[in-house]
This record gives sequence, structure tokens and C-alpha cells, in this order.
Amino acid sequence: MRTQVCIIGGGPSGLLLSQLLHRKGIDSVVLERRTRAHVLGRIRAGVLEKGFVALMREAGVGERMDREGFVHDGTMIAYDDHLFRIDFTKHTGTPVVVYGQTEVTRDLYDAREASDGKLIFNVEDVVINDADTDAPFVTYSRDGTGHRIDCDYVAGCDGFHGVSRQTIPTSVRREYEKVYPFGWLGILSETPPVNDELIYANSDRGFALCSMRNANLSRYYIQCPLSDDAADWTDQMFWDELRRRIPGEAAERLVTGPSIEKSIAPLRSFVTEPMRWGRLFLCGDAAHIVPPTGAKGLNTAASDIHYLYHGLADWYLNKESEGLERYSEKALARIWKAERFSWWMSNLLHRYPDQSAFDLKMQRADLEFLESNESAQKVLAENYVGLPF
Ligand code: RFL
Ligand code: PHB
Repeated sequence: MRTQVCIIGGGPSGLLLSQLLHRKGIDSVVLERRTRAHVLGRIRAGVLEKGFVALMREAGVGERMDREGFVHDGTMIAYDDHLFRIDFTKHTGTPVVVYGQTEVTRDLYDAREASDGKLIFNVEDVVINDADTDAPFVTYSRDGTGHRIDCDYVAGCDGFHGVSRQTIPTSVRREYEKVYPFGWLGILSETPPVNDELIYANSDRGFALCSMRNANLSRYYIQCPLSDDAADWTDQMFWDELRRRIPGEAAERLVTGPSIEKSIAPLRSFVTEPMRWGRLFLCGDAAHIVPPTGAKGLNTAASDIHYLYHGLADWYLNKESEGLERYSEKALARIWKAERFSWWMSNLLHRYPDQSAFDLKMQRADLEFLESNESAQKVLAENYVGLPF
């Protein structure tokens, strides 16, 4: 088989790129290791920045998001049993949209399938060959049979555990990583959200986050030790712990019910450089990871896709190669800022096992400054709603 762009990974990054290219008449094939149902079963991001929302619309898949997504003009921060608000719209003129990654991915799958996009599921043994030449090709097996796809370019959109990043030789690749000494235990429950905006809570028992998917679907997280097993947390234990970590006024309103999903996610900051090697371009979690505290993971994937999509379109439609040549540099410039924000927000809100009395005072001073200082609130708001592409 031959295509213009072979996309490894059918998560949000790969699907969005494929859909955007399709609308410019550029052909692609998406290779996904799992089934569609498996990809849609992952409960992940919930908050979309303006830039992501714009890309979804540009890809022609914004209709349901515009109808069903919740526009949030601000967020609540809690510490010491009280809440204060950061007003995004006042400080930046821009809200965020709460619309789950599952729905984003479903809309993209539907659009690709409606236009007969080439999505190949259940692929195994994907290998990217000759990416540093003018004739790259990708091999994989499916149901025990080997296949080969010749292409002009390869987009590595296969997440943190994919093969694309590993294809870049270690002599060229530099990796920067910070692993946090805790995880997030998350649950999804068919209950009304405790608040109409998100609540990020710093408590002396550890971080908690109250989020949502819709009027009767809530998403909650609590910081937990990495050694915990989600199966050992009963729903009752989870709700009791969440109540202790959020201000009393919110705890009293909390409606609990059975969880329909429960899992633990580790927290990591990670960046690989460069994000391009020859004709291979890395996008999204394949190239970088942020702790979820700033809601940046999916949104940083979107800025990569924006740069790569425009680079490819400029090349195929106008024979201009600058966008592709500068892809890594442009993508990384934005990524490092999102890394800094996610790291800072994680430090602000979590309890660390080795935190000294001095560290705690610093964290508290940071929270008090944020609560009382409009400039600090503006800085948080600008980063949270997303820096420009
Ligand atoms: P994905 O979603 O991991 O998709 C990669 C796809 O590639 C497939 N794959 C392969 N396919 C073929 N061959 C191989 N060898 C392959 N290896 C892997 C995988 O099966 C998969 O389908 O990466 P992508 O597309 O770059 O998307 C990134 C986002 O999923 C991620 O950044 C966000 O979910 C992060 N994230 C959040 N981001 C936000 O912007 N806002 C949020 O509110 C937010 N909350 C979160 C999050 C991530 C979380 N977890 C569980 C890590 C909350 C959580 C709890
Ligand atoms: C979510 O709704 O899953 C969510 C929201 C905000 C975050 C992280 C996750 O910062």
C-alpha cells in the first residue's frame, strides 16, 4: 500500500491529524494497536483550550462539542477549607470547554469512518523504516500476516509507550524527565457534579480535583501513593477521603454513587528532543508528558498537530517546506511552557512525601499570593486557557 502520510496511533493526535489532512486532500493511513472500543474506553482528559476547540471546528468535527460541551469561565482553587476563584474570561477574554477526550475521539472516529478514512486496528509489530531517507516505509503485522506501507512522511502519534520515539537513534535523542512520588486515583460516577466549575484542592491530606463530563457524570481525583492499588479502594473509602480534602461547603453538597470507572494514573513530566528525525515527526504523548494538574496533555498534542498539519499542507499545496523544517523548534517552544505550568501547578497543590516545614510555608505563601494578587491570577489564567499557537 502507498499513502502520503502514515500515522502511527489512533488516539486523539493521530485521528485529528488524519482528519485535518483529509480536508486538504492529503491522504493518510492510521495504524492503531488496539480496537476502537478499547481506545474509547480510556477515560482521560476533560478540559479543552481555545486552540483545541478551534482545531476541532477546522477539522469539521466541532458540532457536537459546540452543542454539548460546557463553557467554563473560571475555576475554583481551595486550601484551608475555603475556596477562591480564578476568572479566565475576565483575565484573558477566553473560557475553556469541558468536553471529554472520549467524546473528542468518538467524533473523530465517526468523521474518519464517514469519509472512508483508512483506519487499521489491531496492528502488531509496527516498525518505521528508513525515516532518515527520502523513501520511508512502515511494516506491521495483522492476524499473522505482514504488511508494508510506503509513504512520504511518518507521524508518530502512538503515545508514551509507542514505538515512534524509540525509532530516533539514541545518539540524536535527548530525554528530560521528572517522575512525581504519587499518583492520581480517579473515579467516574453517574452523579451530578459537586460544583458548576472545577475545584482544585490543596489539603493537608493531599490534592483533590472535582471535575465533570456532563450534568449527570462526575469525574473526581485524589492524590494517592504510587503503591496503592485501585481495587483496594472501595467507593465508600474514595468518597470519604474526597470529602475530607475539599472545603466543608463543597463536601456537604457532594452527591455520591457507585463508580463506573476507577483507576490510578502516575504523574510524570517528560520531553524528548528533537521532535523530528528525517521524515518522522513525533506528536502528542509520543514526544512529551505533563502531570494532569494543568489539564495540558491533550492540549499540547493539539498544538503539535496544528504545526504539523500546517507544515504538511504548506508542503503539499504550496511546495513550501519551512513549516516542516521548523516543526520541532516551534512545537518544543510551546511544549516547554506547558511543562513549566503543569509542574508549577502540581507543586502548588500536592503534598510531597519529603516536603519540609519550609517547603510547606512556601506552598502556602504561593497560594495566598495567588488568592490576593490579580497579576498572579492573570498568569494562571493565561496558562490555563492556553498560550497562543
Ligand atoms: P494516546 O491517547 O496515548 O494515543 C496513542 C495511541 O497510539 C496507540 N499505540 C500504537 N498504535 C500502533 N502501534 C503501536 N506500536 C502503538 N503504540 C501505541 C495507542 O493504543 C493509542 O491509541 O496519545 P495522544 O493521541 O498523543 O493523546 C494524548 C492524550 O491522550 C493525553 O495527553 C491526555 O489524555 C492527557 N490528559 C489530559 N490532557 C488534557 O489536555 N486535559 C486534561 O484534562 C487531561 N486529563 C490526562 C488527563 C491524562 C490522564 N491519564 C490517564 C494519563 C487525566 C488523566 C487521568
Ligand atoms: C478531567 O476532567 O479529567 C480533568 C480535568 C482537569 C485536569 C485534569 C483532569 O487538570
